[in-house]
Amino acid sequence: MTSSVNRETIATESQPLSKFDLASYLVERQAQVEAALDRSIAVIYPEKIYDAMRYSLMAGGKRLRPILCLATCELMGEAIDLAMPTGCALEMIHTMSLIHDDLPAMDNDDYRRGKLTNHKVYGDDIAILAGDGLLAYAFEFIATQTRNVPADRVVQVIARIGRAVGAAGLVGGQVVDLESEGNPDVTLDTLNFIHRHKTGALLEVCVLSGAILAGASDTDIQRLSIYAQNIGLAFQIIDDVLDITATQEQLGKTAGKDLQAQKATYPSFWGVEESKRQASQLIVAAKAELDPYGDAAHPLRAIADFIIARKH
Ligand code: GRG
Repeated sequence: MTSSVNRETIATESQPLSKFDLASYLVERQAQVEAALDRSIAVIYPEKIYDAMRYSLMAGGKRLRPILCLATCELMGEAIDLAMPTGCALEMIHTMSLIHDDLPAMDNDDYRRGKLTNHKVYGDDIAILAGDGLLAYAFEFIATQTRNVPADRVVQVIARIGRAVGAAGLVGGQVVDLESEGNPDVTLDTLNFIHRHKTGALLEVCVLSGAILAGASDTDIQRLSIYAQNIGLAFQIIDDVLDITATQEQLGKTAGKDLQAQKATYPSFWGVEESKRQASQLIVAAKAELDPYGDAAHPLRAIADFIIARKH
């Protein structure tokens, strides 16, 4: 099993790719992101912590978050190098959230990205510290490695990422998720809150940070926010569907966990088919925000389609 993007997972019959070859685009961007991530962390003393950080960071994954960040930088007419340190930092933060989410005190999972989870290899103590190390380094990395961008834009990006991952974003969403577990009375509003914060906030800041670094206007930011919020929710709806319909081998993590943990999910409210329909509607709304950008927005349109066509 591989969690990377390949042609088979993208070019589905239901999502024919015209005009723009998303498969080649994603394969190229993924390779660029992998190379930049590989260069981002050296193993020095104390080796154990750097090994643990690299173990999860280099374990594959779709690299969707950095790719979104690079795509909006390009959409605004700048070269991707400008946004690569921020893209890497966003993947470091995403990875640390997965490490902590998999801990016995949270989701207690043994597999992630087709490999043993960080705590299964290094122990809970080092896994917590590897997550902490990645989180802190992500901010250092943006501040020290971003080149040819006015400082006020870099500060804005750092502030927005801080807000998206803290109690106002990922952390807050995770808290409500933990509180809701096993509660049969969770409402759709609560489920939306969880996923707008736990999944949506990071995806949104990925989309916005590339654009901000490249000098986006307020109108661009507004449009891209709506695009990002819609693809973020669609992403989570499909994540819930895949938890039911995909295998552990396809997912690279335990399948059927939501049912097992009696978690409220979109399919538990709507069923699988209606969930897919709702996700498709969100993708249509997301792509409508890209109309003013013409052909330059093909990558973002195709990524939106990929979010609902994906198999893992
Ligand atoms: C961020 C400070 C801080 C703490 C973390 C544990 C926690 C607080 C939050 C949980 C966040 C979480 C695990 C959300 C789920 C997001 C999600 C849908 C992940 C799967 O993303 P994919 O499919 O995975 O893009 P790959 O492996 O392809 O990158």
